[in-house]
Amino acid sequence: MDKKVLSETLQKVREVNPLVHNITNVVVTNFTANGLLALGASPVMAYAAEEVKEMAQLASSLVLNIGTLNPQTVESMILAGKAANEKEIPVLFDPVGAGATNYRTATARKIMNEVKVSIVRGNAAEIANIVGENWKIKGVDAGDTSGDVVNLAIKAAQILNCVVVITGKDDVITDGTTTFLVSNGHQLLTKVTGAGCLLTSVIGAFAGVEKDLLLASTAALAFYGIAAEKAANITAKHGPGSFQIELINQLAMVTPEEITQLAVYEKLQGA
Ligand code: ATP
Ligand code: TZP
Ligand code: MG
Ligand code: MG
Repeated sequence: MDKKVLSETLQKVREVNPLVHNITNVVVTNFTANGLLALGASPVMAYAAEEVKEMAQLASSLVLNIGTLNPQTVESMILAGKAANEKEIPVLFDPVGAGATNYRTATARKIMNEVKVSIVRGNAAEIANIVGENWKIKGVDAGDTSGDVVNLAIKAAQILNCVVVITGKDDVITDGTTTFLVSNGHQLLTKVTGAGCLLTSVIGAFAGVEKDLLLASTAALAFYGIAAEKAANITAKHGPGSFQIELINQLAMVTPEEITQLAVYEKLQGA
């Protein structure tokens, strides 16, 4: 996977303007919609059981996020997920807070069992808890990140039979056989709520235009990390509020050429 194919994937997103159907949480809804628009995708949020099947089948990808889950939206997520599966539309899953409460853990596993998820993206503790490993989590924020994240991701991808993306300082992307590590990003992303949730939807936009899901995920992670690096640089004298706004600006402004120049990633050998 060379840098040129990563940059071409960003170009494709902007040319195609994919519709991304999000069933997400109340904290990040507006930020996610604005981030997707800035990138060059079309966001739609639709939650009612009466309409989610129809909307999911119109979309280029479907993003399910359990950040503020309740029984009605869980039912809608499963209906939408199955409808997307019928049309082979990629389904992304963000298991926010899996491991923090029994309800979140059980719901995350239920969604993974009932819907064919293409890509699951979370912090290390969330992914660990879905596959039955007890890594500590603090609310929705990563707790224990001291374990072997690469091997956790590979094991999870094999168990869940999908692409797994574990984010943190470095991001691991794997289908259980081939593994990439992306090192772009900035620590300020951890000071903006929803930075992870928006990222999952950004990966959704890339997966909506690129069938190779390892390529789509790697391109999305490098793109997002570069946008964060540029935003942090521009707002260096200010705090997380200015960074959040500038991140949205940079999602619109990062060019395919900048991906070629600034992406930092590697394929892990024998991982
Ligand atoms: P958490 O619940 O732990 O906050 P999250 O769902 O918000 O997780 P993150 O793991 O914070 O998601 O990932 C969101 C983005 O932030 C990713 O692009 C990731 O690379 C980046 N990121 C996270 N931590 C760091 C860090 N310490 N340095 C650089 N980039 C980071
Ligand atoms: N509480 C429930 S969902 C949510 C919070 C704070 C947002 C979490 O967003 P992220 O992207 O995982 O930081
Ligand atoms: Mg976060
Ligand atoms: Mg998260």
